[in-house]
Amino acid sequence: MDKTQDSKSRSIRGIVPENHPRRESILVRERLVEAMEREVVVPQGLIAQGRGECFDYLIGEKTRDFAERALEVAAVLLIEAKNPVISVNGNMAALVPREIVELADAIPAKIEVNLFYRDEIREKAIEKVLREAGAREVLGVGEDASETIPELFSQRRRVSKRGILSADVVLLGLEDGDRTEALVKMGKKVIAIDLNPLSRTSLTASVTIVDNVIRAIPALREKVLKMKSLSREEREKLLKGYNNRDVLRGAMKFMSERLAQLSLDL
Ligand code: PTJ
Repeated sequence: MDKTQDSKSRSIRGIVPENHPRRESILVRERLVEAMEREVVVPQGLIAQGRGECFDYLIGEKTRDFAERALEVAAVLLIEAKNPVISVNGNMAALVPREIVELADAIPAKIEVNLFYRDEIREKAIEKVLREAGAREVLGVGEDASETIPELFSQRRRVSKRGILSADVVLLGLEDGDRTEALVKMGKKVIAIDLNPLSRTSLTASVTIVDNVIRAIPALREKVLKMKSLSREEREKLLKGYNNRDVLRGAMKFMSERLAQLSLDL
């Protein structure tokens, strides 16, 4: 962050009163706006965040049991994978850069930049954010993203040979449905973090964590550490008992019941 951005961000902190009930949420927005000024996030990323906030409101901005179930299975898939890869876009790099690196170290997994609105400036800006957060290697930048996902026409098709192309498990967040579908068709297990249980990504992924990336990424790291101490049989049992449709139904049911309860409390 340069000096002008730093002082601007401090002045925004000053504008939002300490006791403002939505202070945390406003400061998260601010992080995204600052990241947009540094070319990490695209303006469309702010719209995506707004949609996410709405669903986060419906789950009371907490990690619920349907997300816990998905997090456990996601952790098992990641630690048992041969080549797990964390796919990072602009919003994720802006919101949880350090947490992504800590999660990658705990698994261990590779980190790859994958963008819908890809250009060289953004690739480099995101790589910089991740390296500043401690990443030793960042795939999917420049020539490294020269392989393509078949039947995908957006810039998201560009992937790294050592990363997403050869990955058996891919973790992604704030994604559009097309790539998730294409990755699943390639035989990969896809773990998606998406606050919207109705999105195509949520419906297509192998495991959907309906939660905010801000809570889900650190929670996933905790689960990875916990699942490492389980026996193979115990992990197998978790995988066998998992049904992603049930998890999505659980999320939708929770949201509708909460809304019904809130309407009674009026
Ligand atoms: O950085 P790029 O170029 O790859 O572009 C990234 C965006 C986010 C602009 C692009 O992937 C996009 O347009 O995404 P969508 O189609 O708007 O989908 C974003 C999904 O993420 C929606 O279902 C949102 O509800 C959800 N979402 C938004 N914010 C969060 C979130 N899920 C988890 N945590 C959030 N903080």
